[in-house]
Amino acid sequence: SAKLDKLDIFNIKSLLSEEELMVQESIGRWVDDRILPIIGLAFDNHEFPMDLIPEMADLGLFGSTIDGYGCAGLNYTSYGLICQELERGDSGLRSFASVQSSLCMFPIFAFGSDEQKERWLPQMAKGEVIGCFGLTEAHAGSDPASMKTHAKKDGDDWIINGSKMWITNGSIANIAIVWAQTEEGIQGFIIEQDMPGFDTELIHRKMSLRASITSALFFDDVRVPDANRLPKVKGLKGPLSCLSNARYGISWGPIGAAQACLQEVLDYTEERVLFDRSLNCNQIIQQKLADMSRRITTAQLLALRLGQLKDADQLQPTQISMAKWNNVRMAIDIARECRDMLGGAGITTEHVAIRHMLNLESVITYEGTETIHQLVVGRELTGKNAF
Ligand code: TGC
Ligand code: FAD
Repeated sequence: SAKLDKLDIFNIKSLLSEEELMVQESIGRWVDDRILPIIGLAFDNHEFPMDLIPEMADLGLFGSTIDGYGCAGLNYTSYGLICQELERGDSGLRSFASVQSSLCMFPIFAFGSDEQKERWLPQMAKGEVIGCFGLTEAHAGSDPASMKTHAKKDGDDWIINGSKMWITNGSIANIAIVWAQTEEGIQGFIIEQDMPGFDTELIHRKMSLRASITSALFFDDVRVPDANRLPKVKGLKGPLSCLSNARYGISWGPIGAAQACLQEVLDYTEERVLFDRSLNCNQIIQQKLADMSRRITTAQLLALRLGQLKDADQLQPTQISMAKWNNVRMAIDIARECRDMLGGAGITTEHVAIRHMLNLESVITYEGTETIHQLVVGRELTGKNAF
């Protein structure tokens, strides 16, 4: 019989369209050539590789599902594959693309005025304007409805006060999509980097997502013209719709991280000789490898179905919650097991497992913690809100 692809046992590739395959292969090649050689060091040095932003823009990675405004107009399955390939490199890289695309360009596209779209989207597609998304506050992560940041009307302007915490790209962003309480409910504002009273602070000493920038945002009487308010949405469903798109991508991403870990440990257990034979001759090692392969395959099938539902515009938030929960849990367990199978060698970033393992601690927390997604599924099954 024909040999199976060890990282694609059920031949998902054969179910992709020509365009989807092309997207996966071109981004995959770029990750191999440009990311894998530098990412371990970027993680060690706690640095996001800024010089890669123009290349990511040239590859069409920003706002890739948007039609027009210089964006690639790809389907959501392609977006999922982009996330998967980027996260095979590093979760920080996928984070950068998730935030720029799903959390910043999407709300401008879906809830912005024509002027806002014309002004920001083309520059964001080119990577010339970087966005960040401010929903979480220090006291209110899982429960964003309890946010304290607020915007008060003052003539044609709004005055914004408050702060946001754990914001990806915060310190390098040219614009922040900030969600604030108003008298008419939660609304979104485009806050520009140079607006007086807006400040950011880099978060140091992270042990996870070290190749990504995370910051706090501060608003002290920031005066924002009404033209910078997203006019087409009010209430929590604004930010939650952005999260739905980002979580969709995050359901695909960790498959890449898990594949990178499995590939590394397949090679390592073949070469490593202990007790006079390759490590992979042992039943327990093979059982662990088989289990990883089973879980990756299950996650791949789940992601593919998620993509079909999304492309058919039938995707429900509960389905995204189940997929994000399953696929991040799969990857974090695999990364940890791979770290163990590398022995002492597994504790340095010479090997990829520990970097993915640590990164996935953020991925399992952000965009809704694992518990939050379990409770969303629980609510679907019981009709009872247990938050
Ligand atoms: P509830 O009060 O019932 O609903 C409010 C309104 O929102 C609607 N809605 C959704 N709309 C779109 N997509 C979804 N997923 C939606 N979920 C709810 C809902 O229909 C309602 O609309 P309306 O018209 O009736 O007002 O809120 P809930 O009970 O559904 O939500 C509670 C809960 C806990 C699930 C929600 O608050 C939640 O998801 N909390 C977690 C917060 C979170 O995920 N934060 C993420 C911050 S961003 C981030 O982490 C970026 S990391 C990026 C990176 O680096 O990659
Ligand atoms: P909490 O909500 O305080 O949760 C603490 C613990 O309580 C968790 O284990 C949680 O699962 C559990 N818990 C909460 N509620 C319940 C309940 N009802 N029942 C049982 N258990 C519960 N946010 C943004 O807005 N923009 C960003 O760009 C962004 N980027 C991030 C980047 C990184 C690296 C990280 C780590 C976070 C980022 N976040 C961002 C914030 C992220 O979304 C929040 O950290 C996350 O939503 C959890 O909120 P919290 O940290 O306040 O934890």
